[in-house]
Amino acid sequence: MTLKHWLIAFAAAGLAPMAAQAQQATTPATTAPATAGPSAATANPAATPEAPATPAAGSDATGASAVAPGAAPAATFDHAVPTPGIGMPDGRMGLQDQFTPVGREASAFHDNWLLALCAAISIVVLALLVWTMIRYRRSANPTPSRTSHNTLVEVLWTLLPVLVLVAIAVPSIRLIRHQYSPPPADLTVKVIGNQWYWSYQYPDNGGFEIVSNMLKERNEVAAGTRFRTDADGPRLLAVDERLVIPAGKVVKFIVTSNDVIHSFAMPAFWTKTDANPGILNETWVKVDRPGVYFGQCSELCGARHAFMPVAVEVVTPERFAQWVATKGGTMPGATPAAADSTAATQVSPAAVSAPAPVAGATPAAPPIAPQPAAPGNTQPGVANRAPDSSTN
Ligand SMILES: [Cu+2]
Repeated sequence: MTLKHWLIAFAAAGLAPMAAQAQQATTPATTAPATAGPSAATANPAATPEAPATPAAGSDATGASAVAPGAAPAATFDHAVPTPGIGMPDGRMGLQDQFTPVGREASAFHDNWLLALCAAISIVVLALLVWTMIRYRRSANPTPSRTSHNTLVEVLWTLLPVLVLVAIAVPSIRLIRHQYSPPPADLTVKVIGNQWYWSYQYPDNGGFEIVSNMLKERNEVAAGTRFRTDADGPRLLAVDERLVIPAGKVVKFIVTSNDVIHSFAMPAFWTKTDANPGILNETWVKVDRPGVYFGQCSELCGARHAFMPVAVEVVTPERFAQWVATKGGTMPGATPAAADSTAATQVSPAAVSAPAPVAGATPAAPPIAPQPAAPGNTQPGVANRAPDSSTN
């Protein structure tokens, strides 16, 4: 490749995002204001100035406890501040730190077993090559052997690769089994890819929907429009509305698309699932650490493919109930965990819009809320849920 070709290639790589952003800047009114506008207007002005006040370097647990008492009476929700280097790329080599059981098993399989096996094989092959080149060079071995068959060597070079494959296959199949046999879901979230943003529906919590758009930089937005701050997350990864899920709970993601194929990918959770129009794919996570995690659409889906990140905020079950209340949703009454019942009672004072129905329904008649949610919770109600996406 000549210098001219390299210059053309670099120019093309540099111009493509600029062209995409130019289009983004000219047509903001098509998607964002219709859906994300009202919710962003209520939640964000409060969250943005307050978020930097919480210690960014401290653990999320302290931040959550400091926020919880204040959040209960207020109708807004104080979002957590991401921890640098967690749930986002930070320049380190290797995989991101994992926060799900499957992710930990997979990264241990990769780091402690596959990598070691690859290194051992490479060293053995290199040593054989070097030994052959030195031992059987022309000056040291002037009359070459005429041997054409050697039973021992032939058995070894057949058997050893088979053993290597078995050593990879056994833990690999075990990992796949864990990945594709999820425990019963505590919460189901429907993830919908759109050109070029994500929307999330919470069928277990009254069916409300949030729309998640990437936050632009300060110099890219008009005056008065919300822009990204460090409290929101890294550039090109921060969004205006995060996908919020409870920590320590099995969350099932039903992944689909409204237009073209996208891919819902969260590196820190070890999940990447294609979002196909007309198809409901399923994945699950159980995140044990509260915090903010970032991912991206990972299927080339059009001009702004690079500008539809995923931001997941994992909160305690109590704070999740508070967040649901700020979105106008409800908590299902019949969750098995005891923590949820206490969380539900804490929610009722915060639900300023309709406190009476929530307070009455939650402790007295748990079966009311789960009735519609239960079929979809145990099994993906494909026939029931497919029409939901068409209403968007
Ligand atoms: Cu996409």
